[in-house]
Amino acid sequence: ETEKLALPVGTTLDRFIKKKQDDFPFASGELSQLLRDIALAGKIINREINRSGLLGIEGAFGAQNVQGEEQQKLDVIADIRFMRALRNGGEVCAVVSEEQNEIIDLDNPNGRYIIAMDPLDGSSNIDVNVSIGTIFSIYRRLSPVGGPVQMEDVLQPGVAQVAAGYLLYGSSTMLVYTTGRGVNGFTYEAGLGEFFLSHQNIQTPLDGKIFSINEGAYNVFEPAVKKYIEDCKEQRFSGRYIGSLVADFHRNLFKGGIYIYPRTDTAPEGKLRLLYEANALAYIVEQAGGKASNGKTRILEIEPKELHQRTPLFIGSKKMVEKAEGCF
Ligand code: P6P
Repeated sequence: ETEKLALPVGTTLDRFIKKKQDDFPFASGELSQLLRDIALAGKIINREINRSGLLGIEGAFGAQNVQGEEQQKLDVIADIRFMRALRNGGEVCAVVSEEQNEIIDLDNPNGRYIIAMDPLDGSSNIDVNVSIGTIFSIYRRLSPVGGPVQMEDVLQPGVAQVAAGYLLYGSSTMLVYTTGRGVNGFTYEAGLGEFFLSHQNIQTPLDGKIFSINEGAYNVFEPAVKKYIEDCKEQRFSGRYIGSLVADFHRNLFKGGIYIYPRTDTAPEGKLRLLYEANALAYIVEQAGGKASNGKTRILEIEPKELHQRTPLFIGSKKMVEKAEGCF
């Protein structure tokens, strides 16, 4: 039984991490320090995002990232900020980022952790002031500390994550993460520069009435997906699709619901990435009592074959995901 930590709401992230660390006699302080490094980068990105409209840094950067997507300036800034925070923190030896084609070696040969992350997901929403997010997964490196980072270090299945989380830069900025003993949410108080515990031991509703999918591609969905959507409509469920994965996921986590990004004719493996989008959210949702699959296989058990591989994603309330899987 996960020990229910009875810390008062309003506990700072630092105090929470320290308390949790004391509960893990085996846990080294490194993971705690790594979580602090991520929170620091999140604070900096939050500030940049809030000022982006004023600093003229919104809009395209004119460069393309590995996805061939128009790289937004804040994408680039977020990538730089996270790499710098993680390099300086010293705990991370390598990063897989949506923004970089190859594995990024952080020159920390003694770092025992690997990060897979999307520094700023949904960045096309920046210019229209829609919530965006950072998604991260944390793994232990498998190859010998001190040696070069190997592909085996970064192509680990989601079940091997030691921690995962996201930052949501929305009407308020939140950090939500798990280290395998439940999910906790922290709300950022910019005036004090602190994240405060605001949602302890988050449990997602077992069932829900919200479905999140881009129905613009309805005509090319697989029959099973069409069947499930029709079923949602027969039950008069609400369609809610922000077009920003972290925002849609976060709403469904609290209200109950399912987010689906299925395969289509132009995206035979869907659009979302296994390593730095699906795995992190799948770990969180399972820790919160939900479910995540590609329609057939548990996301966390998919063996990665390449850094930027995509996967169809069905994620959210357990009963809704199971109902959708039953349509295949
Ligand atoms: P579509 C944003 O680009 C993103 O990666 C997710 O944040 C979002 O859920 C999805 O893609 C939106 O994709 O094809 O519906 O515009």
